[in-house]
Amino acid sequence: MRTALVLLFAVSAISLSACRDSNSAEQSTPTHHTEAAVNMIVPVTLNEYSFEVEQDTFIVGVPYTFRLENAGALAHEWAVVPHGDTTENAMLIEVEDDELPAGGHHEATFAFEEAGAYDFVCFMAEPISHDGAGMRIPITVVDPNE
Ligand SMILES: [Cu+2]
Repeated sequence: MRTALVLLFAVSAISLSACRDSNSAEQSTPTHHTEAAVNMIVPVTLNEYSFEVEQDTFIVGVPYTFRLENAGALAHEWAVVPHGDTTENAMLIEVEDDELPAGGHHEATFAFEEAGAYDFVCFMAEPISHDGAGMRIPITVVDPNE
């Protein structure tokens, strides 16, 4: 999934620069023109078997830099999926376990495209299902223009 991550980052960067240069009719996220366009840092701590994040509500179109910190003794991963989805089929973004070994950290920048209910989840299955053990936390994405 690393290709998808890079692609999402590139799309986000392109739409931001387009926003600065013109008022293109394709711009459907006017929040880019406000102070909300500042890159938001979101610390996320991963552990056995939990996510800790101070904010649970995010805004469509705002690029968030998720600062992932693995405070646990096992490798973990961080994926964003539609709320309740237990498959890896509809992931919006994923940082895999080789980027997040025990004690490791990794940053991923990402902007949500649609409002809705999502989860942060870890799909690791060793020694048990991390998701099943509690490594899932619900978040909400809102569109201030809706
Ligand atoms: Cu995990």
